[in-house]
Amino acid sequence: MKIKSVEAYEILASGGYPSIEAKVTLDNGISGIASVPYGASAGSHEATVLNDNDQSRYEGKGMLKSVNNIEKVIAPEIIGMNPENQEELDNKMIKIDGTPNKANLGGNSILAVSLANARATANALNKPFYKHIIDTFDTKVDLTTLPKPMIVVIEGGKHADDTTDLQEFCISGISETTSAENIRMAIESYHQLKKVLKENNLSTNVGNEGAFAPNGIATNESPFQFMLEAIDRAGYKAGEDLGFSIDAAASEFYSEDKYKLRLENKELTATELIEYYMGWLEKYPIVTIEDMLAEDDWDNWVKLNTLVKDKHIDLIGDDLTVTNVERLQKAIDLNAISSILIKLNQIGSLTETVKCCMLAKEHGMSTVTSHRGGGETDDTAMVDLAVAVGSRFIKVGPTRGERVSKYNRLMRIEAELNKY
Ligand code: 2PG
Ligand code: MG
Repeated sequence: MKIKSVEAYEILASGGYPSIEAKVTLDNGISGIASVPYGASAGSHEATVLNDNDQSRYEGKGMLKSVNNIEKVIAPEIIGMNPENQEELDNKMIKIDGTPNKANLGGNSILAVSLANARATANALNKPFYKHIIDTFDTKVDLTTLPKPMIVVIEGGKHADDTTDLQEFCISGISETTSAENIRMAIESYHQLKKVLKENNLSTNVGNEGAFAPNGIATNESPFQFMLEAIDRAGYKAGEDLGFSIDAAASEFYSEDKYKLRLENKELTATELIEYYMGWLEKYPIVTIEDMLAEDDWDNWVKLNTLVKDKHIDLIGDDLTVTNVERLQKAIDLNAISSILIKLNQIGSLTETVKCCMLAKEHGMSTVTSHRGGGETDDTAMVDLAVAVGSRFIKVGPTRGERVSKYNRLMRIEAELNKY
């Protein structure tokens, strides 16, 4: 097989601004299409999302430069290549770009082509996308346990106005049953949560990710009480059927060596912030905590990781590690985390993303594959990736088409696998 053509165009992502979609067609006429998301609280060490900066279109957020890079710079270099050599293809694009953060071509441009090529190849080989990823990278995954849902049910921070300082409060499936059953239990609890919030005179409008964004909520701890109540009303046991996951996205409220919690009018040092969190870890059935400290506050990450070591809580790096093997290696060397969030567009190619997952796995860490808050698309590649590398969870919002498409893809894969 050979790559015959590569096309790209702007599409709209869920945030209402453009993103990029690419189509790779092979010489046998079979093609693959992929689109990529962008974040709202993106870490500063992520791969570049190349925008046009042309204020006459989409407030400068157009992606015609990315279209041009794909069609005029990348395409001529990769047409004729064997699409089965995914690593060679990704390395070639990384080399053409020539920067550590994909600033020239854009991580968005490279990733769209990378995924479209993988999909075209999977289509040509008549394999499910996840199966193609497993075979291409020899991930040796055990498909008897699929990723469980980590469903964002309350969101604040940069994802909504006037709510919690912490960005995400999630209900995670921890029951030893199917992913579909875990999704059902968590979503039923989400519907109960709406009633609980209303009874507490809080709005049930939703934020970027389709989770509730209750304006005027009293404290950053309040969501836990509401979630406990919701799970109980849905008829499940918090801590047994379902657990809590939080993502502080702490870089967003960190400045000048202080963590500033606007909602509670507090300015805390890292040590005080850790103490503030530790109370919650004792009181609530929390199974994972993410980005509890700022993205370069390494020493305090190490302290927190030591403190939670025996509590069966995964400490997840997101902005800290940005799906980047170098930053993950540093986190491993320092013993700063026990789990890593995986977002394809943080690093910008399929090969690098899978390598990051494999490195985490080698060191006994779990992976959590995640959607993006700023602008998601209906592409479900993150789910196939999660299945292919054996992620513990997929983190996605509970409503809106671009979010539920991820859970639907997971349930479809589970249904297909159960047939054999
Ligand atoms: C996160 C994500 C996704 P964003 O921080 O984990 O929920 O948010 O895409 O805005 O970085
Ligand atoms: Mg995060």
